[in-house]
Amino acid sequence: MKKVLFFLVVWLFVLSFAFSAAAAERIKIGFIVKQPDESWFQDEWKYADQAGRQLGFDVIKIGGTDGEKVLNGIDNLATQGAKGFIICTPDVKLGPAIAARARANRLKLMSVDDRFIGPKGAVMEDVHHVGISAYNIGSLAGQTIISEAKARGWNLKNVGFLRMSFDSLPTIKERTEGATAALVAAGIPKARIFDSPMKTLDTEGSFNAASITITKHPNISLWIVGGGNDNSVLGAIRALEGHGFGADRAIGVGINGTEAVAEFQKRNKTAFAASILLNARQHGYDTARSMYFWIRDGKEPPKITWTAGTVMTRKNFKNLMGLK
Ligand code: FCA
Repeated sequence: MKKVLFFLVVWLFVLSFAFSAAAAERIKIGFIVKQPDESWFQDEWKYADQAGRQLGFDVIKIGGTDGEKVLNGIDNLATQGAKGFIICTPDVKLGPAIAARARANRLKLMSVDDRFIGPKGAVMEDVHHVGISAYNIGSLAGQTIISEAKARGWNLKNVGFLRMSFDSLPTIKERTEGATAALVAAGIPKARIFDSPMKTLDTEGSFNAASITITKHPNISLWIVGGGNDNSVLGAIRALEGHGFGADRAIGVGINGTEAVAEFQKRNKTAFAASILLNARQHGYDTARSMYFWIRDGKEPPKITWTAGTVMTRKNFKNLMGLK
């Protein structure tokens, strides 16, 4: 009896060891985002978590709203035993500092959405990146504005373009340029493009910038709105409403697909006519999975991946979002 008990105890001991070793080996990755309150980044996190659950790794989520938080966050990841991380940086110029900190902590690094800029102003091509094909998606947003304006029978020579810009971020600048080029190609006069630089890349920043432009140009009777993402367009649409421009006299097309959904769900149409829906799953799930396989198997992800977008309107949003 004593012998049996002895073996049982030894066996339990061995078993608990094996279990704790397996737990210790579970891979951890970090996912740092610049604007944790924005739906886009919550979606990325949600999909990264999903990848972790399905493949068996942990995702440590960090809100990296400024340089200090990012660099401390990277140190923290290392302390917690993470082996790599994905980041959408709050400032692309932090690229070299982030890469150095990752190296010092022996962490694998991948950027998402916003691509790092090196000390000489060129993109850091050696850092693995997943981003949207910004110019093309911007151009698609521009074309969508035009088809909506044409469907309403608007004279393109008469409209004013509220160009919601945020040029310090290259991916946003490219999107706005793509949209502008499509509008000009379709016949929007250059003199009717009203650049509205946003101080912050959020709905409030858009609202403030648009308010200034709208007030400056009381002669414009039809407005079209484009910008780098849904928030950049949404604020402008709210500002237009405040000046009496509703769905009948304004057309806005965003990018992301995040804020647009709530607009489409409103019973009364707003001027938010469409959004280019991006693939958050690719940016969250696929990046997390690539990082996991890179750490686990040494399988290096592609250096660069460009993702596409789909036009989403009141008509097809339920289908695209899997809503009833
Ligand atoms: C940038 C924008 C986000 C999203 C992402 C793909 O980071 O700030 O809203 O559009 O690119």
